[in-house]
Amino acid sequence: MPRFYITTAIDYVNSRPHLGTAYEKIAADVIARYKRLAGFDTHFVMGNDEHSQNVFKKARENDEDPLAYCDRMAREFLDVWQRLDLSFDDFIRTTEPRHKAGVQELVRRMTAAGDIYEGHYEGWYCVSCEAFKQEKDLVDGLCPIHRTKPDWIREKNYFFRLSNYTQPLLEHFQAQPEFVVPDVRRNEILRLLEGGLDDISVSRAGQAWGIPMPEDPSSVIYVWVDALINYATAVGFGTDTLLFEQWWPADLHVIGKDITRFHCVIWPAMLMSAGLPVPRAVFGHGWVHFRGEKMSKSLGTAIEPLDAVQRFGPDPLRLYLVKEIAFGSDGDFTWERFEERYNVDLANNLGNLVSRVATMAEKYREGRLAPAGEPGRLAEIATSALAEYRQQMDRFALEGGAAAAFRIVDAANEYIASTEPWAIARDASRGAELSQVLFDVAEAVRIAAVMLLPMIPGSAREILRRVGDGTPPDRITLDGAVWRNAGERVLIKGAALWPRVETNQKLRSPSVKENVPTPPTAPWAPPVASPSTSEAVTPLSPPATTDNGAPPPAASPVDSRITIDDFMKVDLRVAKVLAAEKVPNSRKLVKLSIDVGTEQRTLVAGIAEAYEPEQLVGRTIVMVFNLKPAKLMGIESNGMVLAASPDGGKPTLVGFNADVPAGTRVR
Ligand code: ME8
Repeated sequence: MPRFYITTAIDYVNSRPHLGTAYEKIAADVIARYKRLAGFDTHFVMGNDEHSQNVFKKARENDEDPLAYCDRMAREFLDVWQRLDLSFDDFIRTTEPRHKAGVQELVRRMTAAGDIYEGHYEGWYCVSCEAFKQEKDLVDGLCPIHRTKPDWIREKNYFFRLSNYTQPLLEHFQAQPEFVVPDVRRNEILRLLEGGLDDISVSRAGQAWGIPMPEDPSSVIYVWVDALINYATAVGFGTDTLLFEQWWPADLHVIGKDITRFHCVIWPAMLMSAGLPVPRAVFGHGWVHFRGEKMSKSLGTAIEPLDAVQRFGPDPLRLYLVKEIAFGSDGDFTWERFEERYNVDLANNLGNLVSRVATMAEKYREGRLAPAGEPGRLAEIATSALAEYRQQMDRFALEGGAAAAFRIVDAANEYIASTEPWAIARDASRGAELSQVLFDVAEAVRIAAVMLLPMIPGSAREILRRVGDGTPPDRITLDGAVWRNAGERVLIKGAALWPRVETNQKLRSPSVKENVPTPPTAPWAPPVASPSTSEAVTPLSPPATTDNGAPPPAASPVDSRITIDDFMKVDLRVAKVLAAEKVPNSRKLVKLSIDVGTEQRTLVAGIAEAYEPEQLVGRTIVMVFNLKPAKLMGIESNGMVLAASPDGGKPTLVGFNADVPAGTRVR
């Protein structure tokens, strides 16, 4: 059986995972699940990067022992990853003994090769990147990624003769053109190599948090050198030779485009120095943006992935990220777009299709479908979509894989519309034709569901169950997804897989944290533990089909109304702006001092693109008074300003056409 070893970047634990970091893990999970489906013995590793200075600082700020802090964060990360249904086989933490042993062994080998020497470093260091920066890397003196001023440091460091590896790396890039994907990243790295490489620091002095240099315990190994080695220590380097031989070299490292230089230059050079094979490929994916900026905790633009999971379960979010963002490019996340795609792809197209075929199977064939002749045109469409899917997924074009599966879904919906099974059913002489049409639709749904298993694993398994595929989940293979015009299927009707959500324009917070309305969760799915949505949820949508599977009449209005008591929980107040200033390094955020009648407060609002600070001073605004405080760009915001952004454009503040005193309640 061919093997496939896949890893993700290991995360800094100074803050919880956000939708951007989750995106990477979901994409890697889709690849890992695809490889398993395609018959590879797959090993999928994720982990946490715990020796960064920010982690140490954060633990100290919390008055916590750094290791105890990392233990607590590891539980939080694992909880999020499990709720996103990630199928990792191992999770490595850089404070584990197996990792420390392997890191020291690798550095020892680099030293034995004559590639480590002692020197002094003087220059910039960005703690958030954990990277030594050159003047030319900075924009207006700031780190372009974190928009903070790096530290100027001068210390004794051990250096790695990276310059010796310019030529071997160039040769490697020639010999293995697929080493860095997509091409845009490969070209970036090639340009860098062609300019020649400088030696780099591989240790830090005067720090206690880290893995000691083997020959000089007064220095710790530079956190990036420590972190990169996780890919080898997770499969036994330095502790379990057999395991290491079984899995190394890695087939694919999935990482963000900001850290390709570490993975495509420093990491392979370290391995070459230690006499080890280099990984087969590195995929540098793009960034998830929120309102045009990289989603990031330090920039205050992070979205909590569990908000989406609590509303819909993990699958709609997984599908959105994989299908809507071309893997390798940047993409945006907005709740509006997410809800729109949820309604179109899941509620209307796939969910409706599954419900229609099961309804018609029950009504016309007591749930039992078997072929009664030759398959119709759906068979050809599904067969070519499956081939296209393989091609796309093999080159990690995950969005293309998802689109191929949805081509079958669309074709099956069109097939129902054009063949009109309910009309065939009225003619007793066309019984065989009806059996075949229904069987074809069920078979198309089965094939699409197998193809969607990597993207929406829980839902795809449920669909397979409903269309009568009894294969145990671990025995389902891509080879089994070929069209089969044979056998009897027992279809099962169930609750709506994805009840529609109402996506009417609501007042959305102009601050970074968006409102997250209470969800319909898929009623068939295992309940998602959530303090805010623990009560039973009734589907909000009308049934997707009529009793005979025909399209429903015009949808009745969806009832998402709340009671007056619900509304009164939100304490809206009038406030006056006393002072306003732009938040440094942010295009969108403005810091307001406001008078709310009984007190003065600080509030951060995302309205800087629409209002100059001077226009805001003296203005009357409406704010949510009883919102929990949130930190945005390091500033604690106490409340949220109300504004409307027509068509997602610039926000306009809610106001009055008469003078209303500060502190007045709005209801
Ligand atoms: O870089 N969109 O950790 P990290 C997409 N510890 N990907 C994003 C993203 C976004 N908005 N924000 C972050 C580190 N990422 C190091 C890695 S590996 C040996 C050490 C990605 O927690 C980012 O590009 O800052 C990286 O691949 C991963 O999340 C972890 O980021």
